[in-house]
Amino acid sequence: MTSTSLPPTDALPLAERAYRIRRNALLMGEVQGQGYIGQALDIADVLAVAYFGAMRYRPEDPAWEGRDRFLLSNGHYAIALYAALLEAGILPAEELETYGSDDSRLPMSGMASYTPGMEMSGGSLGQGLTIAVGRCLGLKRKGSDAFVYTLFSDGELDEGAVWEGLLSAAHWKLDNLIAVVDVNNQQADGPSTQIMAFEPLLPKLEAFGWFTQRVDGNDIDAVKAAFDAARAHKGAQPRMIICDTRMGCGVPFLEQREKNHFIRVDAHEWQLALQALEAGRTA
Ligand SMILES: Cc1ncc(C[n+]2csc(CCOP(=O)(O)OP(=O)(O)O)c2C)c(N)n1
Ligand SMILES: [Mg+2]
Repeated sequence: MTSTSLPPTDALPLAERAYRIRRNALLMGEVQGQGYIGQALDIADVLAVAYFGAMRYRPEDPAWEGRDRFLLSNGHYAIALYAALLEAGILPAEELETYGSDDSRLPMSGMASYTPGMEMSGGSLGQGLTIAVGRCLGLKRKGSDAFVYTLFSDGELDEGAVWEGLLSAAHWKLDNLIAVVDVNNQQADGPSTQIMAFEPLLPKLEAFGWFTQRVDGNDIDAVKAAFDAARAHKGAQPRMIICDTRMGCGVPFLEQREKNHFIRVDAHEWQLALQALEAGRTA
């Protein structure tokens, strides 16, 4: 297996953080021989911006009361969040190799009680946004200025509870809520827009009362600008960032592979994927 340790360094460019998050995810995939790697590669830029360009947290004290919260609604993306938590130093580097094994703190679907930095248990989709609404109300009641970030996926737009969350967040004017939806146009049964037509999404969300932006979720500068604008927005409204992403982004042969909820990676391909990722490294 490839060494898991890259030199620790402060103030790396966001693109380098995204590279390292993708690399962590591939290394975990290699450990288990599987993982939701297409999704991890598509969302790495968003996670790099969240953890290295937006959120306040203390790596040595993940439960610090003043932290911004990050709620992963789509629990099957746990491999991506672990990759970011490892890069952020919230999880120690040596735990990477335990991914998905018995007694690991890094199970294949996110479990809040197992993993430092995992704010909610995923698995049953469609719950993150409404949990985030509750967290936002609670933080406001306590007088906290922390933000609640939540990530959910385009397949979760099929869930009625998501639309209750969209309504209630606007109703309670939750200006401490920043939601990101990963529009990779993929879900378990096929392309998301064919399973349940949700477009045009931006005007729908604006009509629901959200400050809404739509960006290329694999253009890290655009993602950073959207996070900045979401935080700086003055309106008493929740904020949504619609991120259009490409499954497998960063590893061309996986990005070009036939799109599937669970992208196939053969045993010999993990090392090839790491090499392809390295070849495209921009920093
Ligand atoms: C309530 C619920 N319904 C169904 C599932 C089964 N399921 C697991 S992942 C998934 C696809 C969800 O869409 P999305 O997250 O957009 O898929 P991806 O982009 O990861 O391919 C489904 C239906 C679930 N986990 N929870
Ligand atoms: Mg999807």
